Amino acid sequence: MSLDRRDFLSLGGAAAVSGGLIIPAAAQQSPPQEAADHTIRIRSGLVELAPDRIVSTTTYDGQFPGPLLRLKEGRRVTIDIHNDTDTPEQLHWHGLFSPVDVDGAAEEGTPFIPAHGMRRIAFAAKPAGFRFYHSHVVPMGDLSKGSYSGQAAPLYVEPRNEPGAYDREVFLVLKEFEPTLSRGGDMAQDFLAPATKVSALEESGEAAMKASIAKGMPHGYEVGYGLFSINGRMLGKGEPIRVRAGERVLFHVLNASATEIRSLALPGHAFRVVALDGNAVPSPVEVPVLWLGTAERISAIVDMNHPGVWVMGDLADDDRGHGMGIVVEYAGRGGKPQWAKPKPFRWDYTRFGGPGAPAADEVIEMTFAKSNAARGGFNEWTINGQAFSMETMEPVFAIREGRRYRLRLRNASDDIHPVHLHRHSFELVRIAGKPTAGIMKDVVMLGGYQEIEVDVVADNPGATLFHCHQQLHMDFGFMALFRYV
Ligand SMILES: [Cu+2]
Repeated sequence: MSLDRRDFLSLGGAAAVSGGLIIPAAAQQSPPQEAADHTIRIRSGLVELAPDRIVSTTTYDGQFPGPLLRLKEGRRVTIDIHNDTDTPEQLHWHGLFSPVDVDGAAEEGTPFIPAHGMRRIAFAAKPAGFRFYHSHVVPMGDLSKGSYSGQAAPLYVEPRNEPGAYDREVFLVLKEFEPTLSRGGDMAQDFLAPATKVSALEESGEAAMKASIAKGMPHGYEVGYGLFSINGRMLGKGEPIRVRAGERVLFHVLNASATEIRSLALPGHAFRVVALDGNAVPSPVEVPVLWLGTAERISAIVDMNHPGVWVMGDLADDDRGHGMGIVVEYAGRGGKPQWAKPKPFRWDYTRFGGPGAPAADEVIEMTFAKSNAARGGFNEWTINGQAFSMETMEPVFAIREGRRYRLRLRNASDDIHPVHLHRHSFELVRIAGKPTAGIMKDVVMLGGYQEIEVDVVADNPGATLFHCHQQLHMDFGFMALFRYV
């Protein structure tokens, strides 16, 4: 069964249309004569997370999440993007093989959508699968901007042939609000498998941190949040997901956080992971818990075989308690939603992989390091010793069309980095020493002091941005450009 946008809205999937809180749009610029296939308005809006928790933020079309866009694989679309705000914007098509002028990254050369102006873009949507669109401006310390705002929305590119081994689809967008700067957080760091660390990376990272603390430096700023939501509603404050026993529900889960790693469990049920970042995996196996780095997506089928009223929520009690969850309610069942903490479970990408990645033509080694609190109290991040500079647009890695590159990603810090490549996907070939193949992604979590390898085929010429998707890391140096030569 497929849903169009109206069906999706009426099902309450994106129910944050904030009953009656529609603000008139600012004066419109005259768009080109032919009507576009889709129109998106970047504008301020109110998000009713709960009746007494209404936040004002920048949104797509005045709602959070923004409208689910469903495009057809390979079919050309035109989209008018209006910017009703006072500052230029970038709208990034995350996971699409877009041309540079469409992709939505100023560093690559995409033009800004001017303040109180508009841009019409056109592209053929590919590849098929679960993508999303979000703001790609650089907020630095301004936590009202970019991915800290409500500018995020799911995008589904329908394949030419949809296997459809499920009864219905539910999109879930995980997102925090009310960000504040803090010194240090309590995010889980020990859930990745294999847990193998590289001792050389650990020694250099620990030595750098010790030296910084010895000089009297505090820990660099992190971001914490006051409010947590799924589909723009705090746990228990929106419509439940209503299911029937025997149904197979395909969940498309997006972590739209600016900075956080999220987990998700549904007591008494298992997730059969069929796609990661929208791409079908070689081994669709069942897991009790999903873990998603910033900007990662997981598509998983759940057999509804455990009737009751359940909390589907984050494993972190504090975050779930502040809203990170949604109620799943079986037909004919009532009462208080039940939560049960799952048994300890480690997230291992290779579980979903297959054998035998082809050999690469060339290896590009990248080592990521943290300079504690080095930039006005914020951590500075470097790639091979160099923090990204908007003036020089460096560091740069040269690549040639048609070649297969193995990126050896080495983390000399204790933070987990959800690293992202624009306009391409990459294949996981080695995770913390463990070989795998066939898993195509555009974001992958790199564990503290770990090393992973991913292969990229250079098949989409143009400047290509590589960065950590943790907004603070990206804004303070963790970024590079690949240039085709
Ligand atoms: Cu990072």
